[in-house]
Amino acid sequence: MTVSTFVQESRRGELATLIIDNALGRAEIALFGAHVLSFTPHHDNRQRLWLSPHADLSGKKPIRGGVPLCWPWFSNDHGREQGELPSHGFLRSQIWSLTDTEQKDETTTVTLTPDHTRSDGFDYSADVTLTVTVGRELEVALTTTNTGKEAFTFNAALHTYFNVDNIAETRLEGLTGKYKDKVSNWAEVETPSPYTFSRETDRIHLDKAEQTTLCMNAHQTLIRHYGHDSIVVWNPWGSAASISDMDAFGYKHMLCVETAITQGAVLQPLDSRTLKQIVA
Ligand code: TA6
Repeated sequence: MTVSTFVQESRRGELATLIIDNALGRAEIALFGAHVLSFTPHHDNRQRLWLSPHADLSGKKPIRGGVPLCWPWFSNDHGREQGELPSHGFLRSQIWSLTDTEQKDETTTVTLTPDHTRSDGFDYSADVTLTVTVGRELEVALTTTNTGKEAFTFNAALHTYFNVDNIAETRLEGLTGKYKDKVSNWAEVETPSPYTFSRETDRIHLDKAEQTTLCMNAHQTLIRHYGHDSIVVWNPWGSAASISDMDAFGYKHMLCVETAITQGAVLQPLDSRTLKQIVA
């Protein structure tokens, strides 16, 4: 069904999706998780996002690939026993509603809102909206507003899976300083230069870089970051074999570069914070 000239309702597996296709680019968003599944600008027709061929599209499990939304905690940092609450929070596993579409110049923006923002592990009043703008670039912005009477602390991430031609020949530019290394018991380690990949990588960079670049042999993907306090870099490498919705070699073609709040952002009543990633 047509929502507007540039926005169509569609389906992927058992999921309802929106296809945005305009003069500059094309993207698909699942309403389950307000999850951006793909983005291809027309000028080079190159898919920027990686979606696992084994992603569960039944709506029963978060989608492996695209742009998962983490909120109001990151990973298992929810203050309870691991496994008691869902990894990365509860926004990515609920059905969102399309509340607005806007056409400006040649870009299209859709606004989505989740069904609920209060759940086990987060007992505060908050409004959350996601806007996705599709043009020559993809812009994804997650805004949290405190609508209650007391301050709360939250974490969040745009956990984007990027397509890479070959991870062993990919370089990440733009990060310096220290990162916290999940695969070495959270040791603080200096960012390598050049930043290349040859093993499992799971890092929280405390660098608030505004731009990072994925450099591949034939092309580059530019990633701009806003409203974050850290950048997370993840590739499971050999542990991909134990991830049910990824095949053993899936790690070769993806890298997560995540615009994230991992250090706890405090939001006072009526205040808002927007976490934004722009992909070019
Ligand atoms: O962002 C990195 C990370 O937190 C990793 O530690 C890894 O577990 C990954 O996210 C995927 O998490 P998920 O819950 O989607 O399987």
